[in-house]
Amino acid sequence: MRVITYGTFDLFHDGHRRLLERAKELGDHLIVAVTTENFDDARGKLNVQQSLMDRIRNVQESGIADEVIIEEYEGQKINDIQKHSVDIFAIGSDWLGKFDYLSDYCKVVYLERTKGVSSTMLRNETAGILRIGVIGTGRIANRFVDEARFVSGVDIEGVYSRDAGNVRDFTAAHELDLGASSITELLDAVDAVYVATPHDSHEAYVRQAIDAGKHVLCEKPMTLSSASTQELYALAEQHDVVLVEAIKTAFSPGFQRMVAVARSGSIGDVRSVEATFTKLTAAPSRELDPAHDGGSLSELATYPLLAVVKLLGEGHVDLQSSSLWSEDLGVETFSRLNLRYPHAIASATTGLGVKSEGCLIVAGTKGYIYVPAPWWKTEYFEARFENQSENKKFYYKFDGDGLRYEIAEFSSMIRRGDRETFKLRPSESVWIAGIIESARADAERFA
Ligand code: C2G
Repeated sequence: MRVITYGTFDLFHDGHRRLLERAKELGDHLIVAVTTENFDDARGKLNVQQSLMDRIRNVQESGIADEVIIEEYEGQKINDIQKHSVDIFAIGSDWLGKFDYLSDYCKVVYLERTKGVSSTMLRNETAGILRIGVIGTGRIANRFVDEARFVSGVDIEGVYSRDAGNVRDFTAAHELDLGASSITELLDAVDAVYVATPHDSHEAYVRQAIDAGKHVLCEKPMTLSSASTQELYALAEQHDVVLVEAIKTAFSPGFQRMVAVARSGSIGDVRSVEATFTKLTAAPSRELDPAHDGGSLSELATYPLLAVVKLLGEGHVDLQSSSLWSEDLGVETFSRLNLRYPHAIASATTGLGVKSEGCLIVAGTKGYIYVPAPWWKTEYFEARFENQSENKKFYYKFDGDGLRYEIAEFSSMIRRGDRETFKLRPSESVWIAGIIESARADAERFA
């Protein structure tokens, strides 16, 4: 029986070795296909650290493979299986169901992935696997684990939430090593955490994790006050750990390029930024629950304010906001923030239960940039001019839910020993929190 398996095999670890051993046991000849950078790039795998040569060597030195080939293009698996007369295709269970289409050509076997990986990333160590613990078991936490698969060098080790039943389900669904029954149990087992609980509980978890010396990636909004956000960054600095607010747009390649194009002078001086983010949601929901600091500002304003701060900076001279207040729900549901800068103005619009066009327009003295909805998942934008023949279209990748970009940056920062990233500076997170805080206070006042 001839068996084939595929993988990147970056930073070769126990999980890889065990997968190869069990694949080999399925037959008597094992072919291992190692993916090229191009293939990984096409499917959106980030942070692959070793070269193709090194990764091939990893596989060869394991002594398990009978033959090593290279995976270069999409659709190659079907050709390989036929060309090499393969009987069995084997892959880890993190890919469950994804390769069922190959069963027209050979038997498809999903082997249980190895839970947790033994290689530990020590502080200031550049090699090794970064072990991440997830706090929270909601929708975004689920997506996070799915997306982490596309970032090389990270392993989701375990999960903690107050609800033991949710922890059990989440641990089983994602085949995690640890379903922690206390926050300290999780913190003891990991190098870093991702905080994905409702936002009124972020601060306490972030503090606890930093105090335990762990790096933290915290869902947005990290907190709803500039003072609290500032305190958390100060605490992170004191403990020499990375703290990043998980605003995925900030780390996506298209958004970064859009900011660079706008700030490079190609549309002249930036005079205005207009950004909108609205979402329909059925009440009752946590997002509209006053007991959980719900409302369109706390839930959504982070994104448009990110665009404003990246394009115009932190030096606004005036902020005015107007909000619609829902008497029934006791929260604001639609808001427009108007900011004035010395030489520019900006408006950020948010709506929960009100739908509008979610585009971003950056107006300049020579032209403007238009990013169509959903601009926060920037895949495409246009630079437009009076003379339309000068218009330019820009295309980028935004794979999956885009969480992989923030995970990749977070992991790289830890590896590089950086405590700040230009993609989202602590002061920018603090600024955004401050604007949301003022606007929410205004909305309350006029309720
Ligand atoms: N694996 C495992 N246990 C782990 C980690 C990985 O069993 N803790 C398995 C994966 O499921 C995969 C193999 O080891 O079968 C290689 O993993 P990666 O190098 O991460 O490969 P991947 O990028 O998942 O590519 O065409 C390529 C395939 O899609 C797999």
